[in-house]
Amino acid sequence: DYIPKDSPTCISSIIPILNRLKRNNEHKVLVVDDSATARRYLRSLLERQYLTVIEARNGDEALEVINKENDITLVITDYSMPERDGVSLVKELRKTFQPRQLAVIGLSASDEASLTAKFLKAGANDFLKKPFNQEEFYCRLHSTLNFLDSERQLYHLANQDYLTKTWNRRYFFEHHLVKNFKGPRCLALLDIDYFKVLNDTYGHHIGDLVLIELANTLQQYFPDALVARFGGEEFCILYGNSEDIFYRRLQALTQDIADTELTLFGNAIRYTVSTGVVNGDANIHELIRRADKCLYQAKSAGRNQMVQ
Ligand code: GH3
Ligand code: MG
Ligand code: MG
Ligand code: MG
Repeated sequence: DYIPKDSPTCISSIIPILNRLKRNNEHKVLVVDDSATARRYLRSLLERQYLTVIEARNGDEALEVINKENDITLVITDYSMPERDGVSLVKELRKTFQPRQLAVIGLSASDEASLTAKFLKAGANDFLKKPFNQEEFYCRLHSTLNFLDSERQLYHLANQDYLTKTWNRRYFFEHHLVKNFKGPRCLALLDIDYFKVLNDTYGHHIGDLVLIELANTLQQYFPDALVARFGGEEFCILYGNSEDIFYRRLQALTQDIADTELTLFGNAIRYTVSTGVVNGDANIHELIRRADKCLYQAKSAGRNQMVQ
């Protein structure tokens, strides 16, 4: 082993740096400060870390920029500025942005002892007193970005179906539209026909690919609906608009799937789906119960069809 363990060229220390640079590319930072010199200095520090930087001169301007740009992931803000200070900016941001959507670091040259607490209580991830030590700035910057990345990962792990990347059952029942929605809505339960046979004939890996295909097709047909994998080869679609449109789209989907021949690892695969569809303003569990009954009827009536 001719590379000393503590050498910066040692592989084990290069990989985290590469990962971090790759990660940084995906973050866009908004620097908010009334001093042009301070903004320029922060920009140079951040750009050295391969972060994309944009600037605002005060809290109000920051809010405007954030609404316009909508892909900012980190805000670094000064405290005292004309037209909305940093703490007020953080409070305003936390009304809309959750910790997985946006991170905030506060900065100030003020000697006010309670300022750190003010920033943190308003929802900032961290705070640094100016002038700060560069190494400390980078350490706090990275731990804040790491926190944001972990929050995002956790959200996906908890809410997304691993195989098909649709929402999972947990997300479906936790969604505010599912929990608190008042008024009519449409719901469909869709199940692949004879999926067990497909698995037994072609193998589970082909079955998995069919599930992914179906999930993609559902998301293409219903970009404006909540599509979730309920389990196995069963999906639920919740739609808030006209039942006419919903019904017609489902009909087209059923036909489209039956007419399509997939080529998966050299196998020509055909499959069909059965669907139960309901609408109304009953609670979600009642809608699901009724849809399940319709689905059962669609299966008994010969499959490859929908029952309303
Ligand atoms: P029906 O037409 O009545 O719906 O029959 P079916 O064979 O589709 O229904 P059944 O409930 O008997 O079988 C569902 C099968 O789905 C059994 C299970 O092994 C398979 N399955 C569940 N989850 C997955 C998965 O993630 N991947 C694969 N490949 N198969 C799965
Ligand atoms: Mg200032
Ligand atoms: Mg089935
Ligand atoms: Mg099933």
